[in-house]
Amino acid sequence: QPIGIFDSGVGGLTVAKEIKRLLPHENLIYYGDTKHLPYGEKSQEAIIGYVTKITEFLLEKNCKAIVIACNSATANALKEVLETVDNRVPVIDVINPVAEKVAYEIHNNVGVIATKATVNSGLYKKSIRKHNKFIKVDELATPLLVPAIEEGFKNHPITHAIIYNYLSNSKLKNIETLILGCTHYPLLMDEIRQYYGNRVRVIDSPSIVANQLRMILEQHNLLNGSSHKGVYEFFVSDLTKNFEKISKKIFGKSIELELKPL
Ligand code: DGN
Repeated sequence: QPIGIFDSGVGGLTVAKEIKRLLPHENLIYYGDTKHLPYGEKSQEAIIGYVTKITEFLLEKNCKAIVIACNSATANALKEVLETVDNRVPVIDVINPVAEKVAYEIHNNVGVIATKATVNSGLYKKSIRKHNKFIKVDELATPLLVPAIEEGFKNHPITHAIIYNYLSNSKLKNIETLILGCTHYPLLMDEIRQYYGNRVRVIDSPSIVANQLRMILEQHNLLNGSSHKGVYEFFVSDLTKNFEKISKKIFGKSIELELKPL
C-alpha cells in the first residue's frame, strides 16, 4: 500500500523527497493540484473544496497514510481532511509536527515566513503556543518567494532582493529561529541561511515531517517490510511543462506525470 502525499504543486516534493530518503522502501503517490495553484492566494472555502477531493482520490488509491505536504492546505483545511479520512488511515500535516518540535526544543523568539493563506490562519502561532506559551512567535507573509522558485530563480539577484526585502522586515528583527512555513521555501535554504549567517537557526521542516511519518507508521505497524525500492507515481490536475521541469529538478529523478482532474 502506498503513502499518499499532496500539495498545490511542486512544493510538496521537498517533503516527498525527504520521505523517499528516509523510507526508501515505501511506495509513494504524489498529487499536485497544478490547476488550482497557488493555494496561498485562495480563500479557505476554495482550498477546502480542492483538498477534500484530493483526499478522496488518495483513499480510493488505497493509501495507508496521507501526508498534507502543503502549509496553506494544512492551515485552512486540516479539519476537513480529518473528517474525510474519518480515522481510516493516519494523517500527517506539515505544521503541527514542526510547531511541536520548536515548542519543546527551542526557547527563544521564533519567526515564521509563509504564504498569505497560512499567515492569515495564525496556525503556527496557535500550535506553538499550545505547547509552550512563553515563546514569542512572529509571522510574515512572503508570497513572492513562490513564483521566484517556480521560475527557477535560484541563486538569482531577483530572489536575493526578495529575500533581503522580506527578512529585513522589522517583524523578524529579533528572531533567533526561523520556520520556513511553505513547502517551496526549503529550495531557498542556502540563500536564507546565507542571509542570516550564524545568527538565526533555520528549521528543516521536511526532515521533521518525514520523521513524524516514520514514527506514526511504526506505531500503526504500517512500515513496509520489503527490501524493494519504492515505486513512485505522480498525478496532477493540469499537465504543464513547467511542473514537469521543476518537479524533476526537485525530486531528482525522472518523473512521469499522469493527468487526473479533480
Ligand atoms: N505549497 C504551498 C504551501 O506550503 O503553503 C505554497 C504554494 C502555493 O500554493 N502558493
